[in-house]
Amino acid sequence: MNKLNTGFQEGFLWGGATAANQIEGAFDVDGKGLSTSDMAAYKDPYAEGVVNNFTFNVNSTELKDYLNNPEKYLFPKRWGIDFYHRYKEDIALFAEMGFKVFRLSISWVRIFPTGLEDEPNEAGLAFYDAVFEECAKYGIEPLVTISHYEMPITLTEKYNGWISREIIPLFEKYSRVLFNRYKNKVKYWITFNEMNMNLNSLYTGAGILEDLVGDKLQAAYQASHHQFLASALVVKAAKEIMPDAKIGCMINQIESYAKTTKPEDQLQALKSNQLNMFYPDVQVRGTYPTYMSRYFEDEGIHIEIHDGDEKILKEGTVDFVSISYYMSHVTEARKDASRLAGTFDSPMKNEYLELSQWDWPIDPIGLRISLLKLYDRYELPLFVAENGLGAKDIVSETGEIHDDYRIDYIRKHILEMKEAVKDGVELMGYTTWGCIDLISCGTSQMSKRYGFIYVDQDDAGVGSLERKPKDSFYWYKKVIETNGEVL
Ligand code: BGP
Repeated sequence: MNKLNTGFQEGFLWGGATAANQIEGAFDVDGKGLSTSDMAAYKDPYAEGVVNNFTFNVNSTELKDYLNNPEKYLFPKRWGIDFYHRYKEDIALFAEMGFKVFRLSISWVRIFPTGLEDEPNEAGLAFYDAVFEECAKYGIEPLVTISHYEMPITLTEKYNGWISREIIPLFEKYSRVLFNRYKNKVKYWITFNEMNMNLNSLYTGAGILEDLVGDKLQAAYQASHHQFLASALVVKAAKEIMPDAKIGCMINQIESYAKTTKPEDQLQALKSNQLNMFYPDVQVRGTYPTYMSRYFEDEGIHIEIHDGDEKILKEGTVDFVSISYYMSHVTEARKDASRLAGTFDSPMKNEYLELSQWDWPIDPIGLRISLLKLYDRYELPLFVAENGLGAKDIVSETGEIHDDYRIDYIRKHILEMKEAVKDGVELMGYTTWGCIDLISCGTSQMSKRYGFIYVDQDDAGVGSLERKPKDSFYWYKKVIETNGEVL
C-alpha cells in the first residue's frame, strides 16, 4: 500500500505566476518585435457584444488599423507593469515572501522579433539571463512558459498563425535556442499556456485572425494539431539538450457540472469535460483519444494529419500536467452544447456558488475534483500553475490594502489542494496567478487585481508604478514558511 500523505511534501514548489505580455512592458525596447498581444487594444469588457468579458480577439480589419494608427488605441499590455526595468525589485519581493518557484513566460519576439530570423536577438536573451540569475540569487526556481498567449505578429500576417504548419519549425527553432541558452538555469518548462483556450479565442490562443478562416471550431482543432506537434517536437528537443529538465503541458481546467441529475445532462457534462481532457490526453499519451473521432465526425471537423505526425506525438509526451484553475461551470443537454467549446460552453449560474466581481464562480472543491480526476487519469505529477482572485483592491488612507477576500479565496483553494494530496495526488507546486498586480489577459484592465503586491497604475496606464505589499503578502509568506500548515 502507498504511504498516506498528511500534507504538502518537503520541497513543494510554492510561488506565483505571471506572463511576459502582462508584466514586462518595454514593448519596443532592445530589438523586441511586435507580438500578437501588443495588438490587443483596450476594449470596454462590458461593451455591447463582448462575450465572457474576453476581449482578446482581433480581426484583420482591426489589425490593419492598429498597425497603421496605433495612436488611436490604448494597448495596456505594451506597458505592462514595467517588469522589464523593475525585475530586480519584484523578484526581491517574491523572495521576501519565500517563493520557491516563479512562473514567467519568455516573449518569443524578444528572441526572434519576427519569428523568421536565422539568428536570435542577443539583447532579448541577455534580459532573461539576468532575470534567471536574479531568481538564482534567492534560490527561486523559474517555471518558464515558452508561449503564453503570444507570438510574433509577423507570423499572423504571413501565415495567419497556428492554422499553418509553417509555424511548427519556427517554434522549434525558438525553443531550441532557449534550451541551449538556459539549460543550466531553468529546470521546469511549460510549452503552451492553456492550449484548450484556442476554442475560445483563436487570436490569443493561436495568433489566428478568425475572419480569415472558415469554421472557427475546425480552425481551432487544426491549429491545436499543429501546436500538439510543436509541443511534442519541443519536448523531444528538451530531452536531448536538458536530460534532467521537466516539461509539462497546460490547460485552463474548468470542471463542467451537470445542471440536473437527468442522465442527458450527466452525459453532456461528461462530453464537455472530455473536450478539456482532450488536450492533456494527446500530450500525455501521445495519441488522439478515440472519443474525439466521433466528436469530429459529428461536428464535421476534418483534421489534416500528415504521415509521421503520430510518431512525432508518441515521441514527445510530457513529464507533468499543469492547470490553471479559477472556476467550475454548469452544463446541460441542449442541441448546440457540443458545438460550444468545452471550456466556456455554458458558464451557467451555479446557485450554490458565489461569484467574483467579474462573475467568475468561486468553487474551491472544484479544484480538488479536478486534481483527483487528472491524477486518476494520468498518474503523472500535477502542477497548479494558476489560481487567484481578480478583485478591485482599495488603498486605505494609511496606505494599506486589506485584501482579506483574496486571503479567503486562496486559503480555501489551498485547503482543497491539501485534501487532494491526502487523497494521494502527487502535486509538484502551486503558483498563484498574478502574484503581483498586472494587466488582465481577458479585459486588458489593471483594475482586475490579483497580486500579493499592489502596483500603483490605473487602466489607462497612469500611476507611479510603486509596488506595495498587501495584507495577503504577509499571509502568503507565513503559508510558505510553514509549508501550507498555517493558513
Ligand atoms: C488565464 C491566463 C492568464 C491570466 C488569467 C486571468 O487564462 O493564462 O494569463 O490572465 O487567465 O485572466 P484575466 O487576466 O482575464 O482575469
